[in-house]
Amino acid sequence: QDYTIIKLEVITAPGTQLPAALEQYRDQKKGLYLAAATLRPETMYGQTNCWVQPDGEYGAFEVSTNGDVFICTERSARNMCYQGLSPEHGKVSKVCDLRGWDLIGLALRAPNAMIETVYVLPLLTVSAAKGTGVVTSVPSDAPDDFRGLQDLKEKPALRQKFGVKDEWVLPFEPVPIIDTPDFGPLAAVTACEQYKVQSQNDRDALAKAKEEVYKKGFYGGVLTVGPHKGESVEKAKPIIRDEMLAAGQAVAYAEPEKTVMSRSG
Ligand code: ZZB
Repeated sequence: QDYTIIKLEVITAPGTQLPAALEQYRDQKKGLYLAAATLRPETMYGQTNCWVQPDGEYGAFEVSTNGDVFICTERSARNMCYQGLSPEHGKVSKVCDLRGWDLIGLALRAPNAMIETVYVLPLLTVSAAKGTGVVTSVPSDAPDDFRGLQDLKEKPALRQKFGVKDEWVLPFEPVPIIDTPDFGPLAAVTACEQYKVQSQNDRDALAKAKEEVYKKGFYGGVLTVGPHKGESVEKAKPIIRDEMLAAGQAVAYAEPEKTVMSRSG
């Protein structure tokens, strides 16, 4: 699977705190990023938040030789170190362990997003075994993201459970970025209505909605924002991906068919 890792820069915003082990990186002014794996780099205009699995095990890892640090699962950091993304080939350089819980509420600057600051929020359906375990959320065009955001908005008890502040969630609405045949400007919202998705745990309905939105959006959709406005999604995707890679906003990441196994256990 050929992913694009979007570098979501951890910034300081009132009311959020960095885990202690990472404070030094902020002082050294090195780049600290949540590394979000996506198959849809052309949708980054519509980012409204970032998802982590609250019980997931993550870590902060040095990448490449410029001192940047990525937050992602250790499994993905291990894969990255065979793809030229670690300081030393084949070697993981871990700064510290983190839990998903530690990351909730971090403020981020997301490349290409129309919203200036987005926050890390919990989503129970994020899989630690896929991508980097960090997912950037595009509720306009990803049904899972729309429903995850709605769940947090509609259920104060859910926000309370995860220590999610109202201001990280309530102001954020899906941003129209793609016009999709049959589904219109907010394809994921329309599809969730059509397939009667009630919660992030409606896995069957969400899978159907996702498949339809993906097919119609990718092959028939037209971008309505950004420098490639008016271009088809299918044509714009590789162009926008290359632009983000060239600008240092993203890196290429391939997921091997089988996970690289740790010999030390
Ligand atoms: C932004 C985005 C915008 C995405 C969109 C989708 C859509 P697939 O096809 O099942 O492989 N994703 C990435 N990693 C994880 C994870 N660990 N757990 C859960 N979800 C994850 O799905 C690939 C997509 O699943 C990725 O692309 C990412 O969300 C999410 F408008 O990134 B995507 C109709 C889908 N639209």
